[in-house]
Amino acid sequence: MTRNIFVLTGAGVSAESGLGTFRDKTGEGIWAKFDPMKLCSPEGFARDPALVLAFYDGRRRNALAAEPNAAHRALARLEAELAKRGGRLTLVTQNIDDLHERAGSRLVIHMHGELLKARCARCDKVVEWLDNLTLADACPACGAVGTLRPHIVWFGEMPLHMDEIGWALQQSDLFVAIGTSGAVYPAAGFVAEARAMGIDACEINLEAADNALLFRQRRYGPASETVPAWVEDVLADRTVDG
Ligand code: BJW
Repeated sequence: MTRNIFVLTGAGVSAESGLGTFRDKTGEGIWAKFDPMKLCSPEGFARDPALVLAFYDGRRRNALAAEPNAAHRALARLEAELAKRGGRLTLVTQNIDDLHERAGSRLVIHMHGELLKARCARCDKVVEWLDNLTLADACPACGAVGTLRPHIVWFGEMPLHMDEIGWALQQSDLFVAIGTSGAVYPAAGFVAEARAMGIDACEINLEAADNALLFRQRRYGPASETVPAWVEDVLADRTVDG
């Protein structure tokens, strides 16, 4: 049985909780309405911090109002069941919401940051932040005013926990990408790294991602259905050929 599983999740896992995806073939994704370089880059933040803070205030409100769905809950169950059997689930998410944690996942690596945290540009402390964030707010750690920014990884910035992620990927015997378009690096490159190390790879998505051909197994459909079904198969040891 597969014992050491590395799961990478993307916006698709939270789509059925009502949180929008970024790139969507129907033209409804977040980037169809907003310019990513204005809202998700250090340059955009320097140019118009109030606009960027307002964008994340809205996202934070939506995330706080959302509830985990069956896909989040199935991954929490998988973590607990693998641990009981002496295995391990490494759950790396590109998502900035906390729906994996609220579904019961205990170890979640947020490589693109967390919406419910702010970071001080002056003292670098990361603090919990549940309210709107404004330029008038003071850093709870150093007291500086106007230095807090969302604890989010923007374009051109280094994703978080990369050493830990690289180590966990090397140790795994199955790489699984769930609900991610394979468009944003370095996450989009994990499947190639896994395959180069001889690690099997499975894509679970609504439709084929940009890097779909690199996966040996592919399962398509809404995450709230495909993820619980896949977890059942893993726990019953039925995943050898898809
Ligand atoms: C469903 C579903 C349902 C829908 N059920 N599924 C080559 C190599 C390295 C870097 C680059 C490179 N080329 C360019 C770069 C730079 C850049 C990049 O990748 N740009 C691309 C646009 C080309 N990357 C960066 O700048 C990153 N930093 C970096 O590279 O540092 C240097 C470095 C190099 C090498 C190693 C290490 C470091 C930083 C990237 C930061 C991304 N930030 C964002 C915004 C912040 C977070 C936020 O505000 O939420 O993160 S962009 C946005 O995209 C967000 C997401 O986390 C990320 C990925 O999106 P995701 O999750 O895949 O969502 P979608 O919308 O794209 O796809 C949704 C999927 O769900 C689809 O497949 C649907 O089918 C599916 N779906 N409904 C199941 N019900």
